[in-house]
Amino acid sequence: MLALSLPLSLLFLLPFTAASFYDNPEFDVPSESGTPLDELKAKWDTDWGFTGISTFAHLRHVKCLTTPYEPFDIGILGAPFDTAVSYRPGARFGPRAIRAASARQTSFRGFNHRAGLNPYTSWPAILDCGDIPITPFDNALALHQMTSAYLELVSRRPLSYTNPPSHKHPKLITLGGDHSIALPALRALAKIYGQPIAVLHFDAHLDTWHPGSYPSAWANTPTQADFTHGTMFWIASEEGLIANGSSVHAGLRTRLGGLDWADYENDENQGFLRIEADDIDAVGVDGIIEAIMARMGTDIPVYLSVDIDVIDPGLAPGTGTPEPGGWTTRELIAILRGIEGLNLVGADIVEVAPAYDGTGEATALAGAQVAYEMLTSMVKRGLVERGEDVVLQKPGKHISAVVKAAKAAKAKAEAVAKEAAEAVRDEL
Ligand SMILES: [Mn+2]
Repeated sequence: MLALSLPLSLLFLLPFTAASFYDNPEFDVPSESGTPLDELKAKWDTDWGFTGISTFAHLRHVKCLTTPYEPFDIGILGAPFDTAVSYRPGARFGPRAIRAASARQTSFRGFNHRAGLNPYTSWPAILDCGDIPITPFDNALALHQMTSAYLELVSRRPLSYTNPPSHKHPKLITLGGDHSIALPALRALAKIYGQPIAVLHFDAHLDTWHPGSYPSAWANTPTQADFTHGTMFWIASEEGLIANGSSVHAGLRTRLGGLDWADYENDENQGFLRIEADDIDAVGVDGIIEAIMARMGTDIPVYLSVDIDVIDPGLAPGTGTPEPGGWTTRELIAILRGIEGLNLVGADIVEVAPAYDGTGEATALAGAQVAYEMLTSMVKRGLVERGEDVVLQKPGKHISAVVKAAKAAKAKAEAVAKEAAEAVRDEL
């Protein structure tokens, strides 16, 4: 209305009288020594989800293996290795896919609403340590390389040495790779911590299989062929790396060998508690969490190993050995949040094979989320030990409180109605 009342000649001038979209101001040419660093950082030291070279959650990439003078607390480490798989290969591209799918995790929008903290802005120095360059031609050498790399990194003094107390050694979250990469991790961790490590293993499969349970007429045991993504926990148990009696499988639904539960009996000897995928229908997410925490407690060192095939292949198809009937991504996230009190000394997310993923990257996205939840738990445990504030009161009404109030109101109304009906009946 105001514009209509202005003379026409003034109207033409309007867009040019104030700063506008069409401005093309004169830019000052920076001096040869450049614009001051703080100004450059304020302007450019940020990423959108879709910008930047792909690192996990836009973390700074340092090739940690060759940069011993850069201490870190938690490292994201790629283990692109997949020549120990029994079915679909392709998990060597897992680290790349998970990094790409983590693009919308940023420090400025990294607050985990389920946990009440932002792991990317908290106490630890977190780096994307890059990948271990693993040979795809020789599995014995590959195992040696992975063990050596893991040991090199966890042997270093972390930036936050013993503060928190559970942080005497750096912690690694490994992006697989097929599941066999858990063996070198356990070899290194058992050595560094000087004791067997409890394993919390999310998977559709046991992965404690005896190497002889695969077709093996051509091999003499022991052989390089014993090292597979289904036998690495059997080997680890044989080597005394796994805390027998404190370890847990969660999400099992594999077919077994032979005519009975012999595979379970063999697994029994290795001291795992078995939680099957179907158990969630009987005890719910909370029941699964309780079973794990009752078994593992909050003190013993735990290696958390998540095979993405624990999730139903309808939600995470991009994996090496898919099995129908798995947990949902939401259920897995809830369980991972529920076990945050564990004393995690290392973790992996394995078997993401992007060649079989959907165009929407569902599997890689789930993998990136799992790594985020692992990271959150490591950071939160440290915060608690350091006595720093963790739990913030969630603002607004919690849905559970709203539902509870609605149920109470309904019950009250029904009681009143019943009383009234009884009163009427008594009068008649
Ligand atoms: Mn597995």
